[in-house]
Parts: sequence; structure tokens; C-alpha cells
Amino acid sequence: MTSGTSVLASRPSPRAALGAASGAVLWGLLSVVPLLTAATPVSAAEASADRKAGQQKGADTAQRTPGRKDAWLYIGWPNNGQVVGTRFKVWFGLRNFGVAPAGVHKDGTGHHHLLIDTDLKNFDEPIPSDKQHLHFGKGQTETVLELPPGRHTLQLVLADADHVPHDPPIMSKKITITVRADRSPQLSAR
Ligand SMILES: [Cu+2]
Repeated sequence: MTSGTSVLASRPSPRAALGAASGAVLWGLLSVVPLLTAATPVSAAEASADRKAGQQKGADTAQRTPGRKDAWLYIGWPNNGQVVGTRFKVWFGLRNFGVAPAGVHKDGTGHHHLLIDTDLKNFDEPIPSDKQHLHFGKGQTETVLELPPGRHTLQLVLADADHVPHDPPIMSKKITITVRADRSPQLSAR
């Protein structure tokens, strides 16, 4: 953001100086100036496009943290098809791989992410952080969810220190649960 602004901001001043000089003294340059002014914004735009392309290229070519083929991530609770109350515990299960807090770069580890009613689309970028993508960056292996009544899907994805899924990705099966409106208010109060 800042570098983009400074590039754009630094361009107009030499151009303005050139325009003033040519306008006052060098009539011959007048025909050149429109070309320059036309060319300058294009090259600035190109520079910005290049920078974006470079970032994307960087992300594409960057090696994702290696996963492990025998790593097994699963939702220990609830089970697929389970009917639960509006407030319920979710346990994360992981075999043949370790849990480390976000920011800790250690081979064979990652932290849990719980996807709620969504799929992960891009495995080359950090997992988004919102109500449908929960991060457990302290290394938690369980949580308590509160969801409105109805059918919901849950899926776990492990990701590395920078929240990017491993390669190959370590994901649980996606389960579907049904949240039933709690009958007993004292249960939901806890
Ligand atoms: Cu994360």
C-alpha cells in the first residue's frame, strides 16, 4: 500500500517540471510531452501490476509446509449425523502429526482450524479468519460452539505457523450435524 502510493506520488513531480520547462522554453518538446504523460501512468500501472503478479507468483512458487500422508485429522466429537444442543463441545483428533501454536515453525506440526458451513477454496493462502473459519492458534484441541438450530457442517483443517494448509493438506472428513433448539433452558445457560 505505502510503496504503491509513494511510486505514484513520485512520478508526477518530474513530469510537472518537464511540462513546465518545455512549455516555457522548448517548443520542440511539446509533441513529446503528451507521449510522456501518456506513458508515465501506464508504466506506473504496469509496475503495480508487476508487483501484484510478483506477489502471486511468490505465493504460487513458495513451498507450502510439508504435510504427512499418514497424518490423520478427525472430529472426535460430535459424530457425523449427531443431534446436539445449541451449545456443544467439539473435540479435535490428530494422529501422526503434532500441534503447535500459530507462529511456531516446527516440522510436522500445525494448528487447528474449524470450518463451519463452508469449504476451503484456496490452499495456497492463509485460511481466512471469520465466523466460518475459526483459528485455534494457541494450540487448542477442543472448543465449545454455539450454533443456531438446523443442519450444519463441520470440518477441521490443519495449517502451518502462517495459517497456510500443509501440502498435502491435512483435513478431517466433513461432518453434518443437526442443532436442536434446547428444551431445557438451564442446560443452555451453562
Ligand atoms: Cu490459523
